[in-house]
Amino acid sequence: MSGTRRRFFQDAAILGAGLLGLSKRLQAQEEKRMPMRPRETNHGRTPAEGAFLPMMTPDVADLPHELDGGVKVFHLMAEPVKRKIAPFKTIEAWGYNGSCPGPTIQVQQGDRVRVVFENRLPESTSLHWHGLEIPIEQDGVPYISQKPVAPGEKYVYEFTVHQEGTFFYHAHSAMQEMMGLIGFFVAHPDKDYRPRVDHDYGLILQEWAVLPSNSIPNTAAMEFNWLTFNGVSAPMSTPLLARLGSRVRLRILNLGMDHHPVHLHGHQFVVTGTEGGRAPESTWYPMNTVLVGVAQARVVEFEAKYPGAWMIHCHLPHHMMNSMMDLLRDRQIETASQTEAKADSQMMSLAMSVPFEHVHHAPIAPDAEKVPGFPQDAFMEMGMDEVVEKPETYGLPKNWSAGMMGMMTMIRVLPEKEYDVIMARKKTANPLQHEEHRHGS
Ligand SMILES: [Cu+2]
Repeated sequence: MSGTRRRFFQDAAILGAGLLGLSKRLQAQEEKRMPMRPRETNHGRTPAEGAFLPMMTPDVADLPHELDGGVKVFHLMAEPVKRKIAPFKTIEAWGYNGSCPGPTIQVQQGDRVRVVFENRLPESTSLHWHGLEIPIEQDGVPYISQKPVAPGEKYVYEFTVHQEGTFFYHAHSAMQEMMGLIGFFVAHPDKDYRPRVDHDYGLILQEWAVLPSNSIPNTAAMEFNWLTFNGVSAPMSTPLLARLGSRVRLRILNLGMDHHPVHLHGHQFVVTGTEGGRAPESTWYPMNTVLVGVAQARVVEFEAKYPGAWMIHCHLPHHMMNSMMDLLRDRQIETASQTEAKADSQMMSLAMSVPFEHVHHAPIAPDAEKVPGFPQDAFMEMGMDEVVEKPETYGLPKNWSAGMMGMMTMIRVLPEKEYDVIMARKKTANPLQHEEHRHGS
C-alpha cells in the first residue's frame, strides 16, 4: 500500500486533532506578541551604497541583464508556455522566456534600459511599458507607435527610467494579455523608501477560463474557473516568508478581466504606492483588504508582528476555489443526494487517477442530507501537502493544503530560528536559485 493510498484512509480524527492543535497554537501566538526587532534588511544584509533590496516574485524568476556601457540590456522572448497551475492541471498559455507570467525585470530609477525583444509567437505582437513615461516610439502600441513585431522578428526598445515604482510590461493586444503576456517591471528608487522594508514581494493576479479536459485558455470567456497568483493556484503557490518583527512590502498587480479585493489575515497594512509610484505618507491609512483593479498595481506595507501562517487571498468567493471539473466527473455539481459514502468512493477513484495525497474531508453531521442547501463546502477540501511540498511549506500543520484554493497564498511570519531553518532548507534544495544577490550598483 503506497503512502498516498494509506493517507487516503486516514480519517477525520486526524484533521480534527490538527485543527485543535492549530487553534491552540494561535492562542499561544496571541499571548506572545513580540516587540519589533531593530530594522534589518533582507536577511541581515545591508545593501551596498547604490544597491537596492530586490523584490522577490514567488514562482517566477527574475530576468537577468548584461551591461553594455552604462545600459542594462535585457532579452525577452514572447512564446507559447506550458504552465502547471495545479498538480493536476497544466495549461497552454503564452508568456515570456518560458514563464507565464513573464520574468520580473528590476531596474533602478535613472537606469538606461534596453530590451531586445523577440517574437516567437505565431502572430504579431509588441511590448507595452505600462505606466512608464517614455518616448512615444517606445510605447509598444501596434500601428500607433510602431509596426507590430511579426513572428520571428526582433525589436529593440530602449529608454531611460526616470520614475520609481511598480510597473509592468505586457502585449498591447487584449486577447494576448488574457493568454498571459504580462510581467513585472519594477523601478527601485534611487534613494530607498522610508521606512525601509526587510522583505519585498510581488504577486501578479490572473484568471483563466479553461474547460475540463482542455489546456488552452478561452480568452473570449467571461467566466473564469482558474485563478492564479504568479501563474499558480493555491496550494501550489509558494508561501511568502517574513521574519517576525520585520517590515514587509507586497506589490500586487492585476491585468485580467476582474478586479480583485486582496485580503491579508492578522495584520493591518497601508497602501504606500500605486501603479503611478510611491504615495505620500499623508495618504496612508490602515486597512487589510485592497481592491486591485484591472491595469492597477497596489503596493502595501506592514509590520509582520504576529507569528503564524497568514493567508493572502482575493476575497471574491469564486476566486477562492479551483475548478475541480477535470477531476470530479459526477461530482461536478453537488446535489442533496451526495452522501459521505459516495464522496468517499469518489475520493478513492480520484486518488487512483491523480498522484497526490488525499486526506479525509472535514466531518459532516449525521443528518446533513436532510438540511436544505447541503452540501456547500463539504467534500470540497482536497489535501495535497506532499505533492506541493517545498522548503517554504516546511512545518505547516498537517493538511494545510486542503484549505488553500484559487487566488491564494500565505505569508509565514516566523521567529528567527524557524525562519533560519527554512532558509537553510531553501539553500540546500536549490543553491543557485536561492543565492541571494543584489542588483544595481
Ligand atoms: Cu478575485
